Amino acid sequence: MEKHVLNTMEDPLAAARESTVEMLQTRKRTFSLPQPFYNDARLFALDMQEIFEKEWLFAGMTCEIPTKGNFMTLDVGDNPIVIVRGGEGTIHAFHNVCRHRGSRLCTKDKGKVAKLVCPYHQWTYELDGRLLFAGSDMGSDFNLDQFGLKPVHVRTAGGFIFINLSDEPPAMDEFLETLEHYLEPYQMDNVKVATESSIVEQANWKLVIENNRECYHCNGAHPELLNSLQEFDDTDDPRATPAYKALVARKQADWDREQVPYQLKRFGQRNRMTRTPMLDGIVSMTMDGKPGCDKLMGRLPNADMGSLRILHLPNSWNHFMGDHAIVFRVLPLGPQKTLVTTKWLVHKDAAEGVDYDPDQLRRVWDATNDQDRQLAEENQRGINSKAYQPGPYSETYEFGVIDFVDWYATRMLENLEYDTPSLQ
Ligand code: 3BY
Ligand code: FES
Ligand code: FE
Repeated sequence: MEKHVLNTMEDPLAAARESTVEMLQTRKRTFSLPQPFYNDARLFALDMQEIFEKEWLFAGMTCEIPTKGNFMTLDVGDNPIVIVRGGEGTIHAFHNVCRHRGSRLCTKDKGKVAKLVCPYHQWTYELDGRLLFAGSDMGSDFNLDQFGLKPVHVRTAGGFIFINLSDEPPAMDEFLETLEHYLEPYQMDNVKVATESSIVEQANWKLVIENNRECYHCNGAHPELLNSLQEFDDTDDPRATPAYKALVARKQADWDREQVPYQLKRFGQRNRMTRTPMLDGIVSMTMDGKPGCDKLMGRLPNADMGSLRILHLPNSWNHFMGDHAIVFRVLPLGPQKTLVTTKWLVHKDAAEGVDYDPDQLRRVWDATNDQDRQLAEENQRGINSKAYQPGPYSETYEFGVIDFVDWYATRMLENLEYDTPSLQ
């Protein structure tokens, strides 16, 4: 593909590209980023172009569009996207933009349709994106074939749907294969969303992710979560106690017998997956640590599965337990505004009010999300000050943050330089 050379005349962001590359090349690896990364409008535009329009994003779960004609929508910055289940179960993703005059096509969050019909002048598309009908007055040389919906790359594994808005998405096969394997015991075709929440945080998306990548703040902030959560998830963690290591050894022997994967896997810095026990005797992230849903997920033999943690940068972290799972999606709305969507999943045959109480299921993470929102917002307010300067991350407690910022800096530089050859 031919690279187009950009200069200040034709690209209003050219100066911002140059200064961003410079800041990334000279940053201190174990320090937080310079202020513009967290609050500048041009840098936010670059984040959207270079990260959110080029990297694989977590969009939703396949169980949210279970049958033919089910669709869901989301916005990646200014880009409305629709994901739809077509014939034979195939999942398609498209730019949710009509090829007539550009109206947004699907306006609801989710729903079920026979065809995708534009609300403006009723151009009608097949579920695979082909234009079927464009009124009667488009002229005799009008060719329906030239006006299909623009596709977006989509991949699924273990019930997760990922999308990629670029022309040439980076490889992700190895991660997807492992994800499929780790989620096999959960039989993700037999899952439903029990309840969900969307909150808007007045903070840059990177502050939301940074906050999630460490538990240095957990003691001071998360009393409900600490009823169940261990603050680390790896026996190599410097904080791991002999008691934790013994618990891990015991649980791993159980999981081996039950053929439930647990080993720590990493795919670059983008993905990390591991199963870790919660506190001894605790089986779920509920207020009392007991199952929040009596019907267990998939083929799991008992509720004592610890938590399978799945990280996907730039926009998702997840916890899969024996009785339910919690999936998180982060979507930037502005330089200092971020949408965080949380979904609680249970077995599709679990009955609300009988097997689970949605209010009880969501109590811990509703509280935790709100606490994390406050932390991210206060972080943002301090960073906006003229007194802010990048500060040191703890390599013991905040290695996850260092890893995230490293991933971000690497992807930004690689993607920016591709667009801006003169900077190489
Ligand atoms: O549980 C989580 O998703 C993350 C990991 C560490 C702290 N935090 C609440
Ligand atoms: Fe969609 Fe006119 S803009 S039919
Ligand atoms: Fe937190």
